[in-house]
Amino acid sequence: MRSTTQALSVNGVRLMQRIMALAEVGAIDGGGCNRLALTDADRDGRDLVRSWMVDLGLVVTVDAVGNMIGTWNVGSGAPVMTGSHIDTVRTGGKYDGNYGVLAGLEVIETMQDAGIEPSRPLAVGVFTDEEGARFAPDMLGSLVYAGGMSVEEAHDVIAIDGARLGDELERIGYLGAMPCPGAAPHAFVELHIEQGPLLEVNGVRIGAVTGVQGISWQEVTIQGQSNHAGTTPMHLRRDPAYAAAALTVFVRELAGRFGGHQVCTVGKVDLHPNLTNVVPSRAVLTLDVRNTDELVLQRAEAEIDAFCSELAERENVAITRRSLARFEPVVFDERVVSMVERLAAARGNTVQRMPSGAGHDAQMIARMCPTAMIFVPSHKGLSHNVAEHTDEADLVAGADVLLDTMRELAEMSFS
Ligand code: HGY
Ligand code: MN
Ligand code: MN
Repeated sequence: MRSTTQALSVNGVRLMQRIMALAEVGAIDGGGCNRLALTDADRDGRDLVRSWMVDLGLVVTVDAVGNMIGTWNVGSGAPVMTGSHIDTVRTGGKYDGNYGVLAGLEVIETMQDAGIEPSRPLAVGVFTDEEGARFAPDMLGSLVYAGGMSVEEAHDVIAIDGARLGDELERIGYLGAMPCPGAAPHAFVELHIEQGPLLEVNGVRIGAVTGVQGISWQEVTIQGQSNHAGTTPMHLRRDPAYAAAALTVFVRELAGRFGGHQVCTVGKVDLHPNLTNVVPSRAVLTLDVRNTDELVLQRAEAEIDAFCSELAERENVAITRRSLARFEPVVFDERVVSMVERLAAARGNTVQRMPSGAGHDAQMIARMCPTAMIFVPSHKGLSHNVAEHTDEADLVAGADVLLDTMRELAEMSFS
């Protein structure tokens, strides 16, 4: 086993330069980014990252759902892979996803600069549509890469703006030739901001992520009767806006009753015709329900089912629901989790184990190979918010832990 002990550190200035350069693509007021999946801004971001991959001499491949992978073809065997996503929500920050991709490039460049060649290839993945904000489900690209969804099914996904995923891939020039499922990496480790408050509150620099909680996304359509706001007596109304509000309050209170890791979010509500003096005919809203415990998550879903039936009866509206995403909790490979924990501490970092509240590409690649994640703190726990921030020292510390982890993974076997 080649020595991985030669102390090496990433070039923090170069890492920050790339993070700030990518943040300029789709930049919005407040310092954030809007690069919804497969938009022109996403294309521009992909083009920039691809140019950096080419500059590093990586072999760049694009697959049938646009996953872009840059591979440093040294050594032999399946690569050690890292990576994340560069698509953002509409009010995204600079670091969500981007940091993991760019730290992966920085790890490779640091090793190239030092003349250190690992025994295995190193790869950096840029997975398509991790956010799922435009095309549901989230983690779509890595799900297809891991064989959890067919390319055909993915291509036919329709966006919230009506576009078809396959058409958008072609339009932006990222409908690639590589087949899906993709090749299984030797191991996968994703570096990401925590997007929650835990590390900062605990004063801990590195999170050794043990897994990802279960996710249940639904689109709820409530059909009532459009009517005049001034003339329609309250007891004769079939008001979907009221029903949507009642459901929103119900899921919020359910999360309070369940406690623990239970979270429920109504993030999107559309009313039709959405006019001041018209009782709406239709409300369409989304439910994002998550828990680390699959059985508790199922109980939450069952309670929501029952409430919707009772609500439809009581308000004389028709309620139909469509699943947008449903992923069970994922537990990462203990051998990789403990490696992250050990290597983080070896660099003098404070480190703690923790589950991920957010979904990540790693939860999909975990279906293919030993996988784990590394977290760094999010200031005030903010994310999916233009004010998203992580201190540079934390970003660099996380990239150093990624460097050490990838080097060790490249020199070990799991058999
Ligand atoms: O939804 C999520 O947790 C991730 O940001 N896609
Ligand atoms: Mn992310
Ligand atoms: Mn995100």
